Amino acid sequence: MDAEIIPGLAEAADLARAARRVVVLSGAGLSAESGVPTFREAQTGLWERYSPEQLATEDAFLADPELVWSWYRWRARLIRSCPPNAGHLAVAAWQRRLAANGDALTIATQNVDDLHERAGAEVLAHLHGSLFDDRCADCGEPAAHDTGTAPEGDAGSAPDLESMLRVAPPRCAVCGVGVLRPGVVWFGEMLPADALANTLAALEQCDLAVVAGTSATVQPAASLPYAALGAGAAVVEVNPEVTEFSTAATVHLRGTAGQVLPALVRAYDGHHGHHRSD
Ligand code: BJW
Ligand code: ZN
Repeated sequence: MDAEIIPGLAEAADLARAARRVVVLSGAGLSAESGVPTFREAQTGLWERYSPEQLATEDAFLADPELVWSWYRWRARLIRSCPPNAGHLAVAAWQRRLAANGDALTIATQNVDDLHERAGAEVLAHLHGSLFDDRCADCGEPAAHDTGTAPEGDAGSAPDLESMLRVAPPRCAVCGVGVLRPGVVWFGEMLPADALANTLAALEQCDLAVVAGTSATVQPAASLPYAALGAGAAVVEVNPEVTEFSTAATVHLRGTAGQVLPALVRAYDGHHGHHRSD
């Protein structure tokens, strides 16, 4: 569907034009058009093919560190081969435009990829950590080297866990005892406290929150849009499907991030003019 004829877009565009402090809350759907699989979508979601209990908990890592480490290496390699899409680029452009006008756009993402950053945006909070911030499972020190490119293997196809090339996590160079783990937030783990606190502070101050590409099922991230509503801000949801949050949203735009976010930024630009030639 042409983004310009998505129901609610005119209302959302008015909100975008008026907003001086914007918070973007992003989820896996924002990166879907880059070729990064989401978690819960039928057919294509990672949790359709893989079990979160076997791969995304601390117990799983302790039970089979090689399995979990190797699977996350595959995810990291896959994401390295995926470019940012029109949605990431639009958010980055909007952030620059608002900053140039003395206003602000803050990004808090559940995504463990680096596509916001590669689109040129600054991210306030990676609520579920990052695939590229490995740390020691024992002492917690960050990995000294970049493990995102090793080991070699096909970045494209989803591996079969039984036959996947198994690689042991490297030993920590700091304590010499522990092994490295992916810097992501697994089920049952706390979100980074500063990331959560900074996101809540930004939501308290914002006039518009844009929630893009999340199923709004994983707590506590799923509650963040309600904090924006509680602070009196409007919340625009960008998601081709209905979510738990949709009925609470000020406007639900049923389109993809790559269609809808550029349209919102064009609306902002059309009103405020270009300050840079990017
Ligand atoms: C598009 C699109 C396009 C498609 N454009 N949109 C009951 C039992 C057990 C636990 C719990 C429980 N109740 C609550 C909990 C706690 C648990 C939780 O919420 N579980 C629920 C699932 C029930 N939460 C936690 O454990 C969290 N920690 C916590 O609560 O700490 C306190 C505590 C401590 C100790 C004990 C108890 C409590 C931590 C949660 C960590 C989540 N981690 C993951 C994995 C990260 C590592 C990795 O990448 O492997 O984070 S899970 C996974 O889901 C990942 C994501 O960030 C997260 C959210 O997913 P997201 O982004 O919403 O993606 P999808 O796939 O769900 O949705 C995609 C959406 O995009 C869809 O809506 C599409 O329609 C849309 N879309 N294409 C726009 N082009
Ligand atoms: Zn260590």
